Amino acid sequence: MLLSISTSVALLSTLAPLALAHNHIDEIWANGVHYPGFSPNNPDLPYPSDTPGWYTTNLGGNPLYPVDANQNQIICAKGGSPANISAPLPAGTILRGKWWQGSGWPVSHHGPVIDYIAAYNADPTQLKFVKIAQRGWINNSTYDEGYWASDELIADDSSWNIKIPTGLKAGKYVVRTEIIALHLAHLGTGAYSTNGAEFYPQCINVQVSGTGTKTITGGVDARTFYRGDEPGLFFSNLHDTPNHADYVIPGPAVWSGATTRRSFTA
Ligand SMILES: [Cu+2]
Repeated sequence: MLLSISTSVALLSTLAPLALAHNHIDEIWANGVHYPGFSPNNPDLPYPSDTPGWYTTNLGGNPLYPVDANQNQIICAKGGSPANISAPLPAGTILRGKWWQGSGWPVSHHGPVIDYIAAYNADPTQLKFVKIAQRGWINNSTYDEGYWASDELIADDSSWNIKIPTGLKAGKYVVRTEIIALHLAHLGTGAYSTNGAEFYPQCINVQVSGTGTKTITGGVDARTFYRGDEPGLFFSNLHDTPNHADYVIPGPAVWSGATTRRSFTA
């Protein structure tokens, strides 16, 4: 359908900054040791050998939508395949990722940040994840939409700290960290919507050390995390009020074995 010129211009001016804003985990620290992230914009593909960040064919760092929630790309991003190396770190220490693409995470993309971990498998469809941290709406300050985990991430150099569970048994694991942007969630039309909430998952290989005995139990396939139409994704009033105390973070419950320095919201 043809739009009037004025409507088209208005749409372009609304959408263009969002389209340019997407980014990815560009830098990684494991217990303070720095690694490059996997850059989906790096022209030097094939896959580099110096990053524990998983490869993705999602050149441009584009979002996934509710329609992708039960598809392979939700697991470790589109075309996700394992990194060549794993970042070593002791159980109970911090894995940190910086979301960057010329600039930090866009402030327009308010939403929760959620972290998962699975015992390593080279086949992403075999990974059984538990949720180890989640943070959603924080308070009604700062923005018309309120202050969210994504805003806390921006305030920390566009970075997010993930605590590897204390006492986790030594071994190779895949950490899956994810930002879910809700700024267009009101445009979602249901579980198979091709618009709406935007998912940005990134997987990172870690080699956990220590004498812990905790093994992952009750993990699930990432394709079962989300339906796409639950209240935390199919979200109509982000821009209407800064108060989202009733926001429910989507996905499974936090694993009983998780330990984090970040407080949870419901
Ligand atoms: Cu976006």
